[in-house]
Amino acid sequence: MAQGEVINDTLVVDTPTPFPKGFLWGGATAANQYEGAWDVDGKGASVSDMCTNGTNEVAKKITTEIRDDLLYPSHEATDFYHHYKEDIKMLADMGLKAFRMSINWTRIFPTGEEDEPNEKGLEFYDKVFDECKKYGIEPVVTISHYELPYELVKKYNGWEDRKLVGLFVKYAKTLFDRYHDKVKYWLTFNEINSGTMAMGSVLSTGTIKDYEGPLDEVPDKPQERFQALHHQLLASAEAVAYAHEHYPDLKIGNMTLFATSYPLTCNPDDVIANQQYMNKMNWYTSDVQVRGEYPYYADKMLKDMGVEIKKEEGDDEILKNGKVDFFTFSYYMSNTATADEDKKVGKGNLIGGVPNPYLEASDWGWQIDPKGLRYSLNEIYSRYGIPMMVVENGLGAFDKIEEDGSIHDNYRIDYLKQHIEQMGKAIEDGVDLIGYTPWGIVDVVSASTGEMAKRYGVIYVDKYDDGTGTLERRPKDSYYWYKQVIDSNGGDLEVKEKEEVED
Ligand code: BGP
Repeated sequence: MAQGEVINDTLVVDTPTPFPKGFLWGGATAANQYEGAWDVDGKGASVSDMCTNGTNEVAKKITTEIRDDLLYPSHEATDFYHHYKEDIKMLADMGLKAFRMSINWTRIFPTGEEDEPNEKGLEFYDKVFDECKKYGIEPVVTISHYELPYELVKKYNGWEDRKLVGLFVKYAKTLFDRYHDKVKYWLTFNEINSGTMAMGSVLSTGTIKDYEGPLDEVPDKPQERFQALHHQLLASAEAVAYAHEHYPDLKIGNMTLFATSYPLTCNPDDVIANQQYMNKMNWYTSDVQVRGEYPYYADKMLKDMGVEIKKEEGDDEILKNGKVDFFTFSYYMSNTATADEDKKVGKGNLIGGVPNPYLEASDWGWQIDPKGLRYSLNEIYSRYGIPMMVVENGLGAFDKIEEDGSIHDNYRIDYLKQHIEQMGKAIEDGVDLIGYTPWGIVDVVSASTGEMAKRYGVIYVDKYDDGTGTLERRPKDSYYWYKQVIDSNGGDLEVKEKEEVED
């Protein structure tokens, strides 16, 4: 790469880098954890708005009504709704190329069932996209990220009811029609495969009618969840087909929670257990979204769970017509699988799993595995061969503000650095990786625990678990480091003194 070459308005220094020109260095957020303003300008309540705060030890709860004596962290969150200009400017100053964000379904259709969208909600996102455009930042927009209208849970048991397909497609069409000139990259459902697990029935499939209680005690109803997943897959495919037909320049992706898993031992029983885990957890939904049909093992897998999916004539056709253009996934950690039921199950990103003796874990017990990212990128690419984006990755950690206001988050830099190195290796292996949007680039509420204390951002927000805080923003050390990474197109990952980077 030539010295002084300007790419996306960035002066690229002459550092060798495996990352291609125009690589989308970004950051990720989600409306339900970031926007706040939960009932402002006509917005309705979503599943996330009904969730209280929790900790790693005490699970957050979902309630069927908002109760005055409980704290609901999404209600204010870190208030992107009123800070979007400031946040996007700070991100632009860091050199950000892509901003992953989501649209709050209930800002557009407050109950999910209105005939006409809420204009005030649509205007908000117009303003956000215009602000991104001002700085040359490419929005990457998730249509649904854990914010199903709660009314649809009450009335239909969420996605179990096929009626939601039409409601989602109406919502998605509204977005494509309104924003097709402003947004090129779209993702249909966040971590759609979380519906393969009981935990996913709260935030993702919404199959929790009348349930009130902790997220980790939600009754496990695979029949409802897998039926709901079929409906989500149909809805995703219909949205993709509509976008392809009407706006051929748009790129529509899936979004999978990629739960990399290794056999705990080389005992063939563990190897088979791991293969079955990967099939159910990772490939089941993405095979449908990328290849347009259920995988060969689906019937047997569902039968073993006692699940029978109701399909209608024409469903196969719908799935075939809605194949995504690129593959995106979240990656935080890896797990192991074993056939031995007595092995202890660890906690992690909604998914549990057996601890890997070769890996260290975060303060929340998520096992850190940068090489697993290279492995995953290769596994996915060898299966599908389409462009990929890592749209979530990062370290949830406690941050401490020093007296002078600085935040020395070298642990986060270390985590990101190691994962970026492995992405570089995957690119050298030959995978087609087009972007990277680390999670919670600005501090947001944690999805799994509802905490503020579990922070991912390179930008700190003054907001705490008891709901207090000034909401003031400040850069962490990782902010300056990530700026340098972007400026060098991933060529310079070394940790330097802050002054050195700013020069
Ligand atoms: C993913 C979700 C995000 C996000 C992230 C980190 O599962 O898509 O919404 O929050 O995980 O998880 P947590 O916030 O629980 O640490």
